[in-house]
Amino acid sequence: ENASGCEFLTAESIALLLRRRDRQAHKGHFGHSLIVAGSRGKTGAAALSANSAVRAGSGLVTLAVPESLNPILEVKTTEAMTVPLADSGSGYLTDSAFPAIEGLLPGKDALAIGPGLGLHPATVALVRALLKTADLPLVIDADGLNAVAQDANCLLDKKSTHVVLTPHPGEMARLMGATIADVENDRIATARKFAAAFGVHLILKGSRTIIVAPDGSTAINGSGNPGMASGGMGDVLTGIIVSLLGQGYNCHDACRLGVFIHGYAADLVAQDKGEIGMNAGDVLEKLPYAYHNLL
Ligand code: NPW
Ligand code: AMP
Ligand code: MG
Repeated sequence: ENASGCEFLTAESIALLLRRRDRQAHKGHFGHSLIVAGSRGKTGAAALSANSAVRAGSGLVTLAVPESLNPILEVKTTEAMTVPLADSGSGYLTDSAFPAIEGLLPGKDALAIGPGLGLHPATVALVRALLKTADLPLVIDADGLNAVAQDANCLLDKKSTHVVLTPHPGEMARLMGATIADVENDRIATARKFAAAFGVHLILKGSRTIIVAPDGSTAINGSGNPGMASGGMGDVLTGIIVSLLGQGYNCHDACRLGVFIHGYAADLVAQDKGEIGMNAGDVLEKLPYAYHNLL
């Protein structure tokens, strides 16, 4: 820990959090994560998060998507299962999908909402309804965050006591009704204030991502590189975090481990092919190697 009470995450400190697999283990031991994601034009975000959850070690992954996009996602995902939700051909999810999603929750160990969902008002209503009722560990990212940002006080009505938000500085600024400069000016204080006010775990992304628990425990990530400044990179992180939550890691451990391994996998890509031109798919393919090196 340094003077400001922050833990700096290194390969050595993260290795201590990582669990080894029991020889007798089966897929039921590694959780079933559910991801609600995707809209027309943004099927990539849904596929990246689901495939990343698989590569992060989930036992099972289910991806719930707008029905009209299901044929695309059946092709983009292999190990993950998909569930088509009625969308009347619109290409986005609406609150009329809420009962079907509620029906998927029993037996699931963690839920992620947001990658590529879009911002149709009926999608926003769906996100808010899920926040109010879902009672399992929950990750909110991307358009899930943008939906919440329309009135951040809806976070006070959340049902789950294990909620992780993963904003980039632009999303953080929207959540707070502030500017990106306000957020970047004092990243640690900003993240701590928000996490405490709303009782959430907050991952404020960027170079040196900050991880804060509701009690103020703070970690700063030491992995990652500017090759990660490319579309879809955050969708990979969402898949990793929901996978770790589903595997039974507590929120603060899942956040620390997930953020570090995401950046570490990108560092392995950079060793291989350099920073410029790496993509999110390259990073998710390196996740097994990242675990292997760390353990
Ligand atoms: P500026 O102005 O450029 O400096 P948005 P998005 C700011 C999906 N995707 N530091 C940035 O600032 C996602 O899942 C789908 C500082 C700008 O204002 C979402 O659902 C893909 N500022 C949706 O698209 C691949 C930063 O934030 C704003 C910052 C929209 O997500 C791509 C941009 O963010 C994408 O993941 C930083 N480090 N990072 C697919 N293949 O399907 C960002 N900003 O408007 O929230 O848009 O992040 O692209
Ligand atoms: P998103 O903007 O949601 O796609 O998320 C981008 C991801 O890439 C986050 O995990 C960031 O922390 C990471 N990232 C982006 N730029 C950098 C950078 N310059 N150094 C390290 N990580 C970065
Ligand atoms: Mg993102």
